[in-house]
Amino acid sequence: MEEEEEEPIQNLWQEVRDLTLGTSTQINHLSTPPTPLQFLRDYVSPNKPCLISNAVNHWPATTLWQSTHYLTNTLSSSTVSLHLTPTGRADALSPNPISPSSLCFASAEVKHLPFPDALTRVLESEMDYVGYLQQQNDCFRSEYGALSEDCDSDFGWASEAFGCLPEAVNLWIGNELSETSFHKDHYENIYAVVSGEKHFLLLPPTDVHRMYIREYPAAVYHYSQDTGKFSLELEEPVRNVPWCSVNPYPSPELKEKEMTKFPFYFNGPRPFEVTVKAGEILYLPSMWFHHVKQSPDSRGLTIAVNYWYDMRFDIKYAYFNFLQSLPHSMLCDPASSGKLGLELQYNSSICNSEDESSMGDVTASANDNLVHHPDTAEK
Ligand SMILES: O=C(O)CCC(=O)C(=O)O
Repeated sequence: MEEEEEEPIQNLWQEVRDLTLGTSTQINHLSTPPTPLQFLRDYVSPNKPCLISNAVNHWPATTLWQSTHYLTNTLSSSTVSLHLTPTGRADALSPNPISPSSLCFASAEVKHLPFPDALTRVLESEMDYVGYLQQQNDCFRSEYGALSEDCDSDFGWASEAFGCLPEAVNLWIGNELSETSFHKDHYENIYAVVSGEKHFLLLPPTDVHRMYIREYPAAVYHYSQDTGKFSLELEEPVRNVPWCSVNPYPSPELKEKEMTKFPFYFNGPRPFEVTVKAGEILYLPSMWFHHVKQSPDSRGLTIAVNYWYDMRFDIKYAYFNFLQSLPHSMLCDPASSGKLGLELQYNSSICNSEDESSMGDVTASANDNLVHHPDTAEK
């Protein structure tokens, strides 16, 4: 029987799944931590995520942090960084305050507060703001140093496989509204959930064109205590940030429009879906695109600690960079679009979309994402 001709870009997405990642939306689940050799051979080297159980049972954090009183007491004199947004989505796309038919890259207002006050604001987040305690600057070993004895300083099997100690360890305390939009990091990530659950959508680096990375002007939220309202101000001078354009959870009324604008995402293979429960670890390989939502514990909190290890800038990195450098317009070229095998209403205005207004509606109406690397779509 004659085989159907595979199309280049689709073929790439499918082949990495067939050869290494698997064709379901699930990733491998290990019941105990791997040996360094197994981790290196089966996951780090092939750039493949996995979920790991029973790796942090011995951490005092797993029991002590269930007590809010313990946290506020231990951190009573610590000043921490609280990220405030109107919807829970920071470092995410939002309507441009100057021309609302286009989008900007909106970052949270960061307030430095004593931990007990900051935590109250996270717990009160159904007010007129959403607070997320996080800062990707090694905050667990600085702002939250008083808690450092409650978790291991690294994971032996991971440090041995990576050949180094963590470059940064970060703490994340949020509620059900905090969301992190699609992005990638230039780090190997060991992500441990201590309380509540985190829901990840994952796409491999080879799917880069499905993210529609475009440049957006940077803007920052400001919260007024007096009015209880946010304003969004563009940075001066203008700074453009390359960021993923896809919101994987558009509201039902916008879904069709989004699917037309971002066909590679919505019509390609489904992302890997991983829920990381309290006590579990996700190995999130470098350069993988990830989107994160959370379900809180009975107090209304999700608490996680992640360990960033330096990635290896090797031949895979060079290939991924090369792939990313292929302009989207090339894949959208009407002359070659027949080759893409995506039976879509596909035209240059979709690929080069100047008018992002519908995306603006999406970001305004859906609970916004929060991402943390304001400089680029990658770290
Ligand atoms: O937990 C989150 O909200 C985001 C985590 C993340 O993006 C990361 O660890 O790189």
